[in-house]
Amino acid sequence: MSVTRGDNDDSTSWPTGFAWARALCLAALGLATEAEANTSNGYNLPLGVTSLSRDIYALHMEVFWICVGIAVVVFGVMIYALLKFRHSKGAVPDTTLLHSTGVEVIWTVIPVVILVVMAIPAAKVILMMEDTRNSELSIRVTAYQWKWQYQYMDAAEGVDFFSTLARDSNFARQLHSGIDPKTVPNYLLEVDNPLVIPSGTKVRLLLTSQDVIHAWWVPDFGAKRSAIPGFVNELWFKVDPGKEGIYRGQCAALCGRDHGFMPIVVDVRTPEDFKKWVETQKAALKQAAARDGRPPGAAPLASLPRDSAPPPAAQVLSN
Ligand SMILES: [Cu+2]
Repeated sequence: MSVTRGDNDDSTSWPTGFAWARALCLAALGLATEAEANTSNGYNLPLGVTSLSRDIYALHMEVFWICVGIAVVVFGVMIYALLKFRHSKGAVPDTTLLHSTGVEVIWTVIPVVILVVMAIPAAKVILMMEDTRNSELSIRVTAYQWKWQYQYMDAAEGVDFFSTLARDSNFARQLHSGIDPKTVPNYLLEVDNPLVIPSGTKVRLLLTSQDVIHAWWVPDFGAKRSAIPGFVNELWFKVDPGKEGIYRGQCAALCGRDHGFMPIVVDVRTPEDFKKWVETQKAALKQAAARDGRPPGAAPLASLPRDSAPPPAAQVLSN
């Protein structure tokens, strides 16, 4: 599944038939290179394009190698003992280790030390994930069944839109649509209005929901957090400069019938391009407000979510 793939990724040069075998070998050996880890080979976490995703990946690999070491030692000793001291070789059970306080202390202390060794870097990463201070751009993200609303704050205050499944994906997913999903680019992973953010900028998302629990998840950012009704969750990421491109994710909480149809697309641009985009958006909003005779800043009817839109009769009256 290409959900974790940034569109600017390198592709593998192996023939398709062997790519899976190569990925499996690399993942098993923990030898995935940066470019490979950043793709969705499905056998390891993506390395991602943010400092946080790299730290999460490093922690994951550290714990993975500790587990490999433990497995090698434990299974090594076990297999050696099974072969060396088997009954057919005339082995006699050793009873001196039974109820030995020394052994009890050793097999309690060693796992505690291992757990502490793993807990220290894990706590560091968790603290960093929670540290949303000094963010440069905040965006309110409201989840609905089944779409996302992005309301920009700070320098982009006023920019506000909904992001829903792209029309071609939506047509293709209908029963008996007659459209082969394989012919639809980024099937079920494309939206009409992507979230646009600048690279090299600490972006903070304020997540909430208007109905049920959803979860905003973009694997390449190392970012995933629940959107809960009546509660605001924070999330931050800072995409490395030079990693501009399209990144994809999905709602990661089972949120109802169309849970699989609310993808997330993030368009990462350079700060200069982002500034231009904000200006264009603001100009378009001003123009639309002037055309509709609305006070500046008031949301157009079309942008309101389904549940908060006035009934058709009210629309007729206001016309
Ligand atoms: Cu959802």
